[in-house]
Amino acid sequence: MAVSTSPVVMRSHDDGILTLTLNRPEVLNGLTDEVLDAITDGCSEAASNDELRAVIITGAGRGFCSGQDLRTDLGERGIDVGGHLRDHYVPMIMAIRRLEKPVIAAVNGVAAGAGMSLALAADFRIAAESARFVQAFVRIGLVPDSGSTYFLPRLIGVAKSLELAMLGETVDADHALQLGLVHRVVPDEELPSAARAFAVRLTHGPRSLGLIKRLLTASLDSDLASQLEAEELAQLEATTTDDFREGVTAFLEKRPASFTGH
Ligand code: T3D
Repeated sequence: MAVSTSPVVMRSHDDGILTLTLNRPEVLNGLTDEVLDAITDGCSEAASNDELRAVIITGAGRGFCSGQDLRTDLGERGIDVGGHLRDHYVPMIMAIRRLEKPVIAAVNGVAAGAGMSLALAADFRIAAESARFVQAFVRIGLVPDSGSTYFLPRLIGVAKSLELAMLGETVDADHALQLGLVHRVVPDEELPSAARAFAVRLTHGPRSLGLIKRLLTASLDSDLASQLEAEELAQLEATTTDDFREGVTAFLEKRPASFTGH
């Protein structure tokens, strides 16, 4: 396993999985520019490294991510919030959505404010029993950002989104599962292994996983005709892959396919 450590985000590569561990546990992994840029960089690395086939994002300590660090940045700055969002938050969210490899948020504790947005931007959310989700923005007089107003209504509908965003109440892991905010809830001690097992399964998938992500992401803003066209283009691309040839050959030979992601 290759491990590199930065003060704020730990990166490890193992078995085709890049794990990004937010590492500011004393503030429940509050987001600074350095953290945001490190997550964006991690996604760039995953995009350019063929050996990496899935990404896990998780937090050190008892929190997943408490959103913008209110001590070191926002509280003191009070200027050009738009520029800050554009320069640091938007690139991170777009990097996760544009990465044509699965991204799993292993939500180990509270996900608040933009920390919840970060979890929502992932393709899958596996939550520990102690996970909690809070649209904390309204509690400090802000609006949801970093994609929360985009992802939330698409995941759980407008009515529930309004309730979470306007009331800012805490949603526990079981409630999040009922709402469809998370895919699975596991005991706290099993979260790392459950997230890893899920990621390993995805690393054995074909190149078309990335194309599926591209299509389903686009479909949220698309009409039927555009989507049929996008499917045609993606299917053309899929048929040129080694994995398609392997999939058909394995079917005809009555054996499990062995995909390489190419
Ligand atoms: O351009 C821009 O930057 C705008 C972008 C904005 C995006 C946003 O994310 S705005 C929303 C920012 N986040 C919040 O408002 C959440 C603030 N935190 C909380 O509400 C609570 O801490 C939690 C609900 C997340 C967890 O509560 P609890 O009771 O489990 O923990 P705690 O005791 O409140 O927090 C533990 C420590 O972490 C504590 O420090 P201490 O007292 O032990 O020294 C607390 O101050 C610190 N902490 C938690 N969240 C943050 C934080 N410190 C700085 N920034 C935080 N976001």
